[in-house]
Amino acid sequence: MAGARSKALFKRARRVIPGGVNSPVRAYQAVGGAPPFIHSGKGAYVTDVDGNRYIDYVGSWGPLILGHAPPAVLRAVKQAAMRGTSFGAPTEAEVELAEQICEALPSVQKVRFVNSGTEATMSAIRLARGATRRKRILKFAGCYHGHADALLVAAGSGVATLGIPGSPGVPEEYTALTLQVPFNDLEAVARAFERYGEELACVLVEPVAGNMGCIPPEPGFLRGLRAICDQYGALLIFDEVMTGFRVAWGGAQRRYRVRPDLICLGKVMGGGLPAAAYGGRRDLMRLVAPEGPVYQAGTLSGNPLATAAGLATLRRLSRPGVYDQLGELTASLTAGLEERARAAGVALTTTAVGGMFGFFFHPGPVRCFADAQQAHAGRFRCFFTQMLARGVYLAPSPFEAGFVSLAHRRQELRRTLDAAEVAFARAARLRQG
Ligand code: KE4
Repeated sequence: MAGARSKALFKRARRVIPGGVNSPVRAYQAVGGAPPFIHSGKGAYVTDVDGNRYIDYVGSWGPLILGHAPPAVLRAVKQAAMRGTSFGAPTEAEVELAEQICEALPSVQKVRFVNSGTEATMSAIRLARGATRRKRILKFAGCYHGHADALLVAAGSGVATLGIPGSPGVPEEYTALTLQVPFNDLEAVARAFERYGEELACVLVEPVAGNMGCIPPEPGFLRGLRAICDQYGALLIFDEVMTGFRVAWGGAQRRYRVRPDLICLGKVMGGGLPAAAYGGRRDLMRLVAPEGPVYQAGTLSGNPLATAAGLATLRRLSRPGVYDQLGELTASLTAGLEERARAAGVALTTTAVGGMFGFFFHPGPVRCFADAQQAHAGRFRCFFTQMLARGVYLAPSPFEAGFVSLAHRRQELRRTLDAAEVAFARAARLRQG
């Protein structure tokens, strides 16, 4: 667990920052105890302020697909910074990054940079509403698309539920137009369209869900969304903030061969600096100001440092064999976890897509948020704590995904699985939920 310096810093932090953190999940509330305060990262490892070193499977929640402080990214950011940090004016690097994204992602003909995934999804929804002149949107329970008001809806029941605010401060008027159905449930989507079809501007989906653990789309699910959107004239938006350049060079749309109308990107495309984007069909993107009437803006959008980090990251990812390497290591990790859980007599379901993975203390199948919520929380907490104590840094919540980087090697895998053997044995002592 956290050492003395982390605990002291956490106490200090809580006096001046809500919960002591700048994003809720970092506070370790789902697992208890104080979070380690990180001092530095290098390759597959992070080191906390007490000098404890961990194999990192959080990777800043996805961006660090090359590992921490990759030399090529540091060089690119330093060179850009020497020329100035921001101009609020167009630069060549933004054009290069936009061209790289359009080349990599089949559905993207134009792209607009923003500074966070929240901004990307918020803007894509506004564009979908502007383009279709419709107001309702449909999302999936357990999928997270950032904290824009319309998307903070409480996890619904098994049927199409009209969004009710999932947070104080969000007026019900802001979520009343948000429909929510279970992930991987095409029948529920069809029912929602039968009821609201002509009013629906878009379907917003994480093509691989990464915010309820990692839950892949079932065969035919994404293709089914594409068909029903075409049938009713709604737009299909892939939120690839997490999956973009993580599950394949061309993202989930390339992996599953389903073409959305709009996509949202973030995380990997900024190489660890604040950068995100939304993009898609030219006829839609030309509606965005100043070319069209749909307004969206941002002081630091396309800023030189994040653009330099993103370009350097994508340059490395565009090399042949990168996603085979990521996929093989991730699949070996989850297979090894399953093997050790079985040996300990612990029910475990794992998932792996490209360089992202998940595990549930649940016999399976885990197809949607309701299934994920049935997983054994106590065993997760015990496993998490045991792994952290043995130098393995996992996401501190059962409703997050894990991330492997190009800096992870067989040695990290071995160390992780050795730690998991002990951690599963401890978790096994907790009664099966
Ligand atoms: P940001 O606004 O946090 O940059 O992105 C929001 C977002 C949008 N879409 C998807 C699919 C996402 O996963 C996210 C953010 N992901 C979380 C991790 N579950 C970020 C971690 C955090 O909230 O601190």
